[in-house]
Amino acid sequence: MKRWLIAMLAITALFTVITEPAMAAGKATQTAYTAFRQTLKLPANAPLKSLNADMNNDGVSDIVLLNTSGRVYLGVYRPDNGKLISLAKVGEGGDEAIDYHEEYTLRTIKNPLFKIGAAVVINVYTGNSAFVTVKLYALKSGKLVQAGTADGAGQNVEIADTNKDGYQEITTWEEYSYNPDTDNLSRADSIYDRVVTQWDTKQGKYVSVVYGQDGKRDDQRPKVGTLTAPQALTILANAYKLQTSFEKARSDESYTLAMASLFTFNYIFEFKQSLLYDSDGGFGKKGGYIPAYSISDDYSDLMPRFNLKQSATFKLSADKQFAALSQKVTLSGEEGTYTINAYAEFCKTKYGWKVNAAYAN
Ligand SMILES: [Ca+2]
Ligand SMILES: [Ca+2]
Repeated sequence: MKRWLIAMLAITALFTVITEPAMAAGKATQTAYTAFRQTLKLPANAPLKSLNADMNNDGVSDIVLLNTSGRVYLGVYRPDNGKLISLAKVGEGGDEAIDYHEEYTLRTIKNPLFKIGAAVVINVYTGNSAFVTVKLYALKSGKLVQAGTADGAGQNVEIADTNKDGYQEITTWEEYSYNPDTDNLSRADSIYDRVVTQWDTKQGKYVSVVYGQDGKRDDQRPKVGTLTAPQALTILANAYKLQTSFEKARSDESYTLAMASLFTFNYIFEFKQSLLYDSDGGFGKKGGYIPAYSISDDYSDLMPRFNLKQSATFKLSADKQFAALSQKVTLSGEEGTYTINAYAEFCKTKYGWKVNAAYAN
């Protein structure tokens, strides 16, 4: 009996949502829905997204409507009589193909100039990728205007007050790609940088700021200069020191974090492929990954040890984006000294110069 009642209540709730404005929401809302559908020549049952938001800052929430397929429009209607305040075209839309699909979400966004605006989140899914666009609208002198745009790869988007100033920012992610730091990585292994689209009070508009893997703003990074032979040798010495410090099993991600300032993401990816999984971390501790050279005589995944005190041959590429260093390194073994030919390749990234390859023969 009780279960039956709960089921009925659930069904009632469902119908309340489906029949949209219905009785309780009032005649003005019904008028606005009808006017919006008629203006756009939409079928009477065309699904709409709606908001109650005070777009014109007169203290009363207005009716905001959005259709979700074909040519997409955003409309703002008066709450007292359902009459149009302003209408703006959001997208061309078009017929959705089998491998192309758009999803719309409508919500409010606060902003110091317009106070309350509307954010239209458009998630686009194609056969093998997804991306997202957020279009921000506000009423300016009674007309709907596009106040900003944010774009991202994938489907994730966050609209939240990240810097606690009372106004929301839009966070999306973009692929850090097509550069020597990552160009060997597959899409599945891609690195994504965070993009925060925020209101810039000085410029009076939304600006998008990219944050790198180290959490720092790209537009505030010191410019990366050229590389010299002594600097290259110092990087190699630090890189070797780091690699030989990996003595305990650790997580996959911790290798990326530890290595990212000295090695390219390409190098780190390759290095991580070679790690062994140690289920108990050696002595009953938590499991993780460990380089073969830390537990055996297999040094194939350890870079050679360059010598800061010996001379090296160093060459920058013509475009100054790459550098190569080679060195005859004298080492002492059980049967006296011997020489190896060690090579390293560097590339310039937004984080600085990084080791992209290091090997010996
Ligand atoms: Ca209003
Ligand atoms: Ca904020």
